[in-house]
Amino acid sequence: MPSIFRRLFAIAVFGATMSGPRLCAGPIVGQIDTFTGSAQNWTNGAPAADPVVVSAGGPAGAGDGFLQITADGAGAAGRLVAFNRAQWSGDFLSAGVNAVDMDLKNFGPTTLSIRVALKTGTAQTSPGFVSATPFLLPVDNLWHHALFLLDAANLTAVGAAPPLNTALSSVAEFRIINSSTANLNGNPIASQLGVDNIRADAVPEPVTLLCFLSGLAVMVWFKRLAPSIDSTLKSSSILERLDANCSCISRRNILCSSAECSGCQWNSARDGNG
Ligand SMILES: [Ca+2]
Repeated sequence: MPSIFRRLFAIAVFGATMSGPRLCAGPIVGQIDTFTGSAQNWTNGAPAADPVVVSAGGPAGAGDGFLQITADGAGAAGRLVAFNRAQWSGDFLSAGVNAVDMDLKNFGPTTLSIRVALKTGTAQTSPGFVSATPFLLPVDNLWHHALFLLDAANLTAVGAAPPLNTALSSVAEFRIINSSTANLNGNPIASQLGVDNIRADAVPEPVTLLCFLSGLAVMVWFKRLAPSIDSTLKSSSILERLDANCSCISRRNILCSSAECSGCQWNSARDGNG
């Protein structure tokens, strides 16, 4: 993406971030989990072993810790799942959080299908929403950056879920899962997943961004056009006027010939003075 568009996008993101009301507790736009020491309330519930923090090898290199999730493909620990009921629960809607981005690395033998999910309760059968399309994470020993949008176009309801805005207003559990299908629990697999820099975002909606860019384009166009408009005004008959005798006077303050004073002629004809 050209640098100018990256800057415009960043400005638009900042604007959307600052404009949104923040009325209730819950995630905060810009909050980020970097795993410098603890697992930051990410777990996968008993009896499966919790995710662990690996102190080195994150996206920033040797000294960068990250969260590692392990699954064995069977039983309670069979799925690549991590969930959070603390800083990633609550009112996403009022907070203006409509997306989550993160860094991901596949430590397993097969491509992973990573989705985020939000549940309206903490029971295993609680309904919720999950990414409609997974982020495909290849086996290439590299970190990849993924953005998950939390809107109707990018989430699929699972179970007896309430309307999306209702669910986003009261998230009980936020999940990161590997799943080839749109479900809330993931698929059994023997694999390992690295996660880092989980961040809450306020991404401008396409219409908002389009309006912003359109307005900017008009301003640039008008600024470029301004000198020629000014020149046209100065040379045109718009500066002509009628004197006390209803005679056409040019901007040089002399009587105009008809060829010079099209504006006066129009005014005179309109006012019955021509
Ligand atoms: Ca980190």
